[in-house]
Amino acid sequence: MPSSSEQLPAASGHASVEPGAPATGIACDIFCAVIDNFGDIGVCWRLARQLAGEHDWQVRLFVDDLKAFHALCPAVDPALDRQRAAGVMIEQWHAPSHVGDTLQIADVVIEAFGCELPAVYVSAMARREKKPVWMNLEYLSAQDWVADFHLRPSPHPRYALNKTFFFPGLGPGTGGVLKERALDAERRAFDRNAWWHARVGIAPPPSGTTVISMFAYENPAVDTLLEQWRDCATPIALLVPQGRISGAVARFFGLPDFQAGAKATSGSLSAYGLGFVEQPLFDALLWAADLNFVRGEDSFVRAQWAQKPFVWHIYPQGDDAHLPKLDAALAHYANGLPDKARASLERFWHAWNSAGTPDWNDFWQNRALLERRAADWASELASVGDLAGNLAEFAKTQLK
Ligand code: TRH
Repeated sequence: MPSSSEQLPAASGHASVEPGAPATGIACDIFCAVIDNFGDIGVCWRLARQLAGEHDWQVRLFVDDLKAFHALCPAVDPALDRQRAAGVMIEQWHAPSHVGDTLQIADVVIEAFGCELPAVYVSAMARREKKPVWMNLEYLSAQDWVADFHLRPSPHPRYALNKTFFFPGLGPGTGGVLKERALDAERRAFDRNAWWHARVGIAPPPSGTTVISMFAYENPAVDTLLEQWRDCATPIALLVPQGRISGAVARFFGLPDFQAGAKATSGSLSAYGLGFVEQPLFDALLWAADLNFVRGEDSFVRAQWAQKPFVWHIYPQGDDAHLPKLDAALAHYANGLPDKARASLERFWHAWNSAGTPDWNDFWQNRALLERRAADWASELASVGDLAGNLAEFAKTQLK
């Protein structure tokens, strides 16, 4: 495969990328380096699909780890250098210098989470007659400073190029979070009965059962919580997608593992292991449950759109740098709750993030208040606008 070099011309758009690809629309390249887990590619894949499907952009997505991608989109073959899925051209980003077979510079270039663009690509951007709109898509943070830095340009030290920092956020003046146009309609049309039969292999549990989904990292608080659910006065159905918390659930029930199809009961607690599903099917898990435990970035956002109470396992950082971010999210989400319910929510979220011991009854006695707040919060969050739409709007103003 010929590699690109400084000598290659800096072509515009993706005109020759794939026969049959739409020839109109804004050309956009997204570069994604997978650090760990599924969040980096999870966000980029969702954004890419939206820009292609809802905004008619010609999107190429460069990804350095197609195995993680394959888990979210089984149609992606990790052995292929180039392939198309959901209207997006996917390029295996072999090496930091790799830019595809031919060097083609898009109208809009998105570098996700500070991953470094290939040097050859940046210099070609600078040579392009009409300079591309270059954006660094940052990680989501609910902290107040984000609005001040959102859309700030940063001049390149060597080239006549500006990079704009695009900050997702939960408040006004930020880039918002991703939300597909059809999401609410799909949620309203959700068939709970069919979902239980298809995913869990049983009828939905009888009313009076609290259904809880748990997508989390390893967590020392889980044992206490499992004990509290086992001893609960009312039944609990726990849905556990296979992953990093599965080992602890298995140990609790004295099982070797807790994979897809696993089932175990102890006292009031019945737990069910679920397989990892392709990304567009993930939301249904959140709609099926009364309470969702989510983590990282993308599932945290989806839980908010699900309009159900949720508990966030934030991605842990050194020196507890994640704790102010957790509290910033709580400040938005808990806003408007009565003081007692708010304090109880905060205690429970803190305990799930290694600060204290969870108290299920104290937390869940506020269920009705939490449910109301979840719905109100989703409409407040929607007023910030969908991230893909906000990004496309900004890019278009720059391209004029
Ligand atoms: O996987 P995460 O923990 O991701 C990340 C990464 O650790 C990343 O490096 C870090 O910076 C970021 O968190 C903050 O959690 P997240 O973001 O929720 O991503 C999980 C994705 O997996 C999300 O898109 C939903 C998807 N998913 C499925 O598609 N199917 C499933 O069955 C499940 C359980 C999840």
